[in-house]
Amino acid sequence: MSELVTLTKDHGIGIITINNPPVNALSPGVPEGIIAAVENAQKDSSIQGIVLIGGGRTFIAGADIKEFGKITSGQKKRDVGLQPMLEALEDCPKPVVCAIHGTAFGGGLETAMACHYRVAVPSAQLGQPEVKLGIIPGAGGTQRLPRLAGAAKAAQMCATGEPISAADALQHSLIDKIIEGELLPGAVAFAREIAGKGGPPRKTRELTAQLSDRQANLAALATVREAVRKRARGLMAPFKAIDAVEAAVMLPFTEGLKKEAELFNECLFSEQSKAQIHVFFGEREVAKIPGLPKDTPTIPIKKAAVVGAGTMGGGITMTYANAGIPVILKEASQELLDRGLERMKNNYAASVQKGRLTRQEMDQRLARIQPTLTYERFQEADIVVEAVFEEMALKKKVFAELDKATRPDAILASNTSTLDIDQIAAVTSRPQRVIGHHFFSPANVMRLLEIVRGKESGNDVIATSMALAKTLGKVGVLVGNCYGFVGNRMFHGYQREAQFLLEEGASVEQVDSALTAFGIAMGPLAVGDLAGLDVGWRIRKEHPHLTPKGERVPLVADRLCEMGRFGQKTGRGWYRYEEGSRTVLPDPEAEQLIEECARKAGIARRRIAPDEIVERTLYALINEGAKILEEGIALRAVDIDIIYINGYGFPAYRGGPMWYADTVGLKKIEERVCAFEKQHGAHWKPAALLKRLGKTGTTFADFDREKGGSTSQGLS
Ligand code: 3H9
Repeated sequence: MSELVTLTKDHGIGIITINNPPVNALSPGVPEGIIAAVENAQKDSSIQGIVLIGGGRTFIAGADIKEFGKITSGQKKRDVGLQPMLEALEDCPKPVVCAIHGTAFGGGLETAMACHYRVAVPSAQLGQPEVKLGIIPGAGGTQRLPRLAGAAKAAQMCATGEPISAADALQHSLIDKIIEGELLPGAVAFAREIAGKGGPPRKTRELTAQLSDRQANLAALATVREAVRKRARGLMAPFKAIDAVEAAVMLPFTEGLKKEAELFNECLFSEQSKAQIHVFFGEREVAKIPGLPKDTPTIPIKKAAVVGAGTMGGGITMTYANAGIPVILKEASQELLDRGLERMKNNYAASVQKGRLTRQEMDQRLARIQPTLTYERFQEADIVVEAVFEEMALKKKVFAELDKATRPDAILASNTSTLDIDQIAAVTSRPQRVIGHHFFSPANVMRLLEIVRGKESGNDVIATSMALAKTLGKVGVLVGNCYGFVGNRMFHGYQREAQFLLEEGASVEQVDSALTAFGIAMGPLAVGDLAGLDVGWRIRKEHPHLTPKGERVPLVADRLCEMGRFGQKTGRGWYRYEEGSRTVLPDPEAEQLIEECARKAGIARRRIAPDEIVERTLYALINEGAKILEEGIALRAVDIDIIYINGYGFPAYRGGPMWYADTVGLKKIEERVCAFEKQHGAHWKPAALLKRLGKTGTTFADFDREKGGSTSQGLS
């Protein structure tokens, strides 16, 4: 037996403990250790029953995800090697009770289901989250789960990947008992009781009751499939998961297992799975900041303050309140404050109505928000987030006031989406405490938080911001200070190309639908309408220097604004909208304007294929991403991917723009960018990094590895 798995005894009960921190993944050595422990317990005549438990903070969180890359790259044989362990557990003649705390996820839940009985603490979570990695359960999960919880529940769990609580698991017979007190003694007592009853242990694979009504189960699966079709656009794994559960309904256990293995391998070797595994590790990688020691002290954030109760300020305030942090909210006038509070209340009320929040939770969250018109109580705040109008003079005024109104140790964060954080910091006496916290709208929903490092931002302020992002339920990504930082700077070129394509002949719907068909949540023109076309218009007027001299610029957006067509808020923009509706409707008036602008500018219009739309917009994004990387504005290519997936609706199954670029091949992209430069002008100048990687036949993932960053496997 290995150190990873131990067998101890407690008066006739063998206790098998898994010790593979941090999450007891089924890494090589763990399954073998469990087999050896079961064999030893079987041989030991003083043992009547067995408890399987996880050491540390959790039961098993799944197979070791790092192993998948080794399999797909051919470094390892095509099997994660869990079946012998599952058979050893299920075939053990002595009853095996699985004791669950923390998470029993993926291979962890599959291990639990191969045991004869399951008990769990009330806080335990059980789930088959494999689809979030682009795969399906591959160790019998799709076969044993329906036998315990029924086909419909199994399909729902396997296709959505969402975990369930211990109470839900008990209700669906996935566990046998909830242990209210200490888990191990409770599980040992349970095992003793079962062993005392005698008789052969109950094997999950032999259960038949839940699968007896085949027609009813098939009908239930059709319903789940339909529901998933609406949610899982473009994804492969959720449907394969349902197919595998269907095999449990139709086939004997061993044949169902074979079908599951086939479907699992199909998913594992897919581009989608490689991309989603890259995203899993990427989300954890971005939390690691080169040069920032792991033990950098963080500043406790017990109370926050937000300046500005507009859409962004309100969303940020809700984010803090949702995370249990009391928050002072300041506005300049009672009217604006009331309007902001009303919006938040309506927002919460809508969540209550949808059943996402209880009335009590809503009241608790609202009670954490302390509205004010003055800075009087700002001394209490450990952090202040400024969310006033995007204008440098105003931001400087607010920061100068905050410098006086807050404790000298308080962090001052700006929610600016474009402005120079160093200029803002310079008006305070504590530039080392100033940082950018760029939330994405709606701030209480979107997961991304760009954390903008000023040249003097202190390490403790950066470390605190990264930890705070996690507390707030966000993915924090550290970025450098430049116009638009990472996300918006890249978005600029993407939007620009979308508009050029209109002038060259594509319709508004053609541009958007080419990109939604690619998997992007919302097309660039619909996004413009949602955000408000006047935002960009104002920026272009205020910062004429941002429009490069002599370069081609989009012609139509300003004209739309001059006509008062600001997008959704005015009922017209690139599209038109019915009163009170957000549904995009084609608008001949906008199309006519586009044609007119193109004609006047002498642009010959032509048919444009969806592939060209995807290339032009995405390669602009990627080329700018490469420039951002070479300038060090983003730490790694994976940071850009995580930004785009969590803030801009880029599909996780494409891995983010830089990962997607790797799958296309940087040589091809570099050639296309060079061709676009010749054809369309200087704004297509290829990034030096793109040229270098394209010429050497390497990838952005290689670039990350060169920098000593990425733990993800890269393409294989
Ligand atoms: C599977 O089981 C397939 C089966 O059907 C079998 C097929 C044959 N493997 O997230 P955290 C690392 S597929 C390897 O920050 P938290 C993670 O990278 C698997 N490593 O902690 C991080 O490393 P680092 C199905 C893993 O407390 C560290 O552990 N299971 C794994 O916020 C801490 O993680 C899943 O998809 C793993 N399975 O959240 C569950 N899990 O410190 C995936 C974690 O170097 N895991 N690591 O950055 C999770 O959802 C969360 O980690 C969990 C804890 C909720 C468990």
